[in-house]
Amino acid sequence: MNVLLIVSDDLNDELGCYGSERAVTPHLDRLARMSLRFDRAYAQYPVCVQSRNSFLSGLRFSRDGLQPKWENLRQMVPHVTTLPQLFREQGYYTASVGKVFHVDGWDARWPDDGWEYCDELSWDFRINCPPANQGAARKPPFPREGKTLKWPGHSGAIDYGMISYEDDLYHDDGQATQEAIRQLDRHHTQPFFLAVGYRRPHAPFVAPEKYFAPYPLNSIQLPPPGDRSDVPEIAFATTPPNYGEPEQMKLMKMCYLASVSFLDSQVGRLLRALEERGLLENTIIVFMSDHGFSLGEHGDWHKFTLFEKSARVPLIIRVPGVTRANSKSSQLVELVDLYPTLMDLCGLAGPNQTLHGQSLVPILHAPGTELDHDPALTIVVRGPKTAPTAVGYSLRTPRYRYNEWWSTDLPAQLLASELYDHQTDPEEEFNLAANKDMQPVRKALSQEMTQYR
Ligand SMILES: [Ca+2]
Repeated sequence: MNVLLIVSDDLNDELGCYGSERAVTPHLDRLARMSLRFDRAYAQYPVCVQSRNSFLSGLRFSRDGLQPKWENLRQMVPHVTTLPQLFREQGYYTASVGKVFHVDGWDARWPDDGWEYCDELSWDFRINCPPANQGAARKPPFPREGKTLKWPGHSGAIDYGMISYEDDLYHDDGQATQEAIRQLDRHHTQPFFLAVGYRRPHAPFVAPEKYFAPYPLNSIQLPPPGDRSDVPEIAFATTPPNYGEPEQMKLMKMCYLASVSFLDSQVGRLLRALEERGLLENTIIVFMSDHGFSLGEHGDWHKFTLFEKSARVPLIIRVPGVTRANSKSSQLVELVDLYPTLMDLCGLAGPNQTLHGQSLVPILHAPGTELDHDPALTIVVRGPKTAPTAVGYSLRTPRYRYNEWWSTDLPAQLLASELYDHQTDPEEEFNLAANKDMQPVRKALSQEMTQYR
């Protein structure tokens, strides 16, 4: 069995197949109809590098192991066997296209700028795809290199707009699709593990004009402002919210959605290529995001939080002969489960490190299976990148989300806690941590959390 791992970046649940009323995503919806959709999948960290370091190593964060730092996985855990490395060492051809671990530079011609991506042990082949607007994904403001944008905007750390060139191939993700199809066209004498990392809808929220067609500006709605009064300040990515006027936020949301449709189109091309080459029935397909993203919920326009919108990810898995078409699971699962799941599915021997996730294979066979799965754990740090001042821990159970914020000085001080009841408050606006009746729930979850701190 081959593996096609498709990783999107900063994609939340704004997909038709996840119930979004706005997003137009026919190709991902079709993939979901062919597959098993996980409705409660959570990232271990709501930022690119840390999340990828975790799911590509099968490790949670710990004091003496993988650290929640913006740093190369191999530097932190030198003897780790990464997920692609495990496949490579056991006879697979492994290829990385686009942003899989993480990419600072655009390709190997700028090796100094791409440390995360240069893991020689993991890949037989790797390529990064420079967009025509080279550098735009990182270095505002627009326009760059003579290209123009309609509604160019810059707010917070986010650039957005409709880009003037129409061909998908002018974009890094369009090129990534082309490179991935080239990989499918290779003459394979061994099974492959192909990871395709798309950058959209990560900022800048840009896409060609055709992807804006479903989203006239007057159709874009912002979430209600909600109640922040009893939620501690440390919980928010930005305090106070600083993303400007409603009209500006609507433009940003429109551009995010167009970026999602652009991503959707790329996945569609890739799927068609797989089908046309007769590879559909011997290839496991995983579609996922590295973490979610808030689109104005809580007044936040960001990741970096422990709220549902930022911690939860789309996760769609198709295993020929195993998963049933159009099935779904509401079991709590985590991205750290991906490593043991793929290992298990392909019958590989385990790595050096002890894996922290759980194989989801029983759910793949029967989505109704109740796994004995611990609450999902997401963490995030606050303060400067090199010297964080606080760490937030979040446990998600089927009903509750419980967060604790601890200072990094020793002895650590509990700075704030939050408890949300998803049965009555799916928007996570009413913090019940101080509610007298909720103390048994809070204490039990706090006790469970001590093993991770
Ligand atoms: Ca990301």
